[in-house]
Amino acid sequence: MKKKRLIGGLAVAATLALAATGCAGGGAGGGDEGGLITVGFAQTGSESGWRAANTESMKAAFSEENGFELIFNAADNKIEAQIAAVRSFINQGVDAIVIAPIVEDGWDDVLTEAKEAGIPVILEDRTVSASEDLYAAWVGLDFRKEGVIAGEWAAENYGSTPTNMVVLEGTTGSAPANDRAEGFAEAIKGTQITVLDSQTGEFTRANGKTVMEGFLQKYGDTIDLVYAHNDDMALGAIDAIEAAGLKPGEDIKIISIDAVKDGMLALIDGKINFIVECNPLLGELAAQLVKDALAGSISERVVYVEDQSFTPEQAAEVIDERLY
Ligand code: GYE
Repeated sequence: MKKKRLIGGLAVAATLALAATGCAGGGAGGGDEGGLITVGFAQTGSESGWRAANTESMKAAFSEENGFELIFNAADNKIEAQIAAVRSFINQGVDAIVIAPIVEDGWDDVLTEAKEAGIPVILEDRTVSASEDLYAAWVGLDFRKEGVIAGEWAAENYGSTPTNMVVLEGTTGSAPANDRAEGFAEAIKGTQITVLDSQTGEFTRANGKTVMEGFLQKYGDTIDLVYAHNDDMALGAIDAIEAAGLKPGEDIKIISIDAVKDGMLALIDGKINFIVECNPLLGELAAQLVKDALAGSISERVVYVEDQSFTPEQAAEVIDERLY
């Protein structure tokens, strides 16, 4: 990933290039009778509040009004099902494919098939390990940086006294789980924070709760800190901690990532101590990239959307303006 562009909010950078080609709704590859661009979108599933907001943003951007016919598939976080969905989009002869890849590895074959069929692929949200020439562009967040910001806050607030941490990891093999783990680990290096245990909670509230129950049984109140790779797992952990008669945010501190509504409310409530944002509103940028790809005018292959972070006080200030 060489070229990087930072976008705060929903500014669309390639609009000018597109206007110059004179194609508005129906892009160069838009082939059906109504002039609509047919797009197959392979979503991961519906594991979290983040995902719900992302799906909504994508459906709103890829609307008929905006010149698209959207074929939506959610794979229930099953990798084979997601690859099968992409293959079925290729067989249907869609104009373009958008994927939120569940995991990083295993994409080479199906991306090659799409390329050979002449169908451009745009990745949104998560990244893949496949060669860059197998997809047209990617738009999403800097997960490693999110991990670093979370870890730096942990280091600053808890790193100078012995602190036992447990980690609730996202989906194994997914880019956000890999990068958030890596960024956090780097930021707490040399501090007194020790990792007692680290297991996947699959980015869901239910599994976050179950894994946290296991941690509490094993380590009891020797746990000082939870690092959850997303808000939903942190919310599950809160349930488990309260059921064990402990106070989340006080007896056991919690740091998480996403900043979805329920996470922000728990932060304001003092049950979570710090949240790093991960903006799910990627629909408009993804739709623009599809139009650019079909017009042959992708100017930046890698588009990063900027994130913020929140303490309880900062969350209280912005909660009324939050869109998700
Ligand atoms: O943080 C999590 C979701 O890929 C960034 O996936 C996304 C992550 C998000 O399930 O809540």
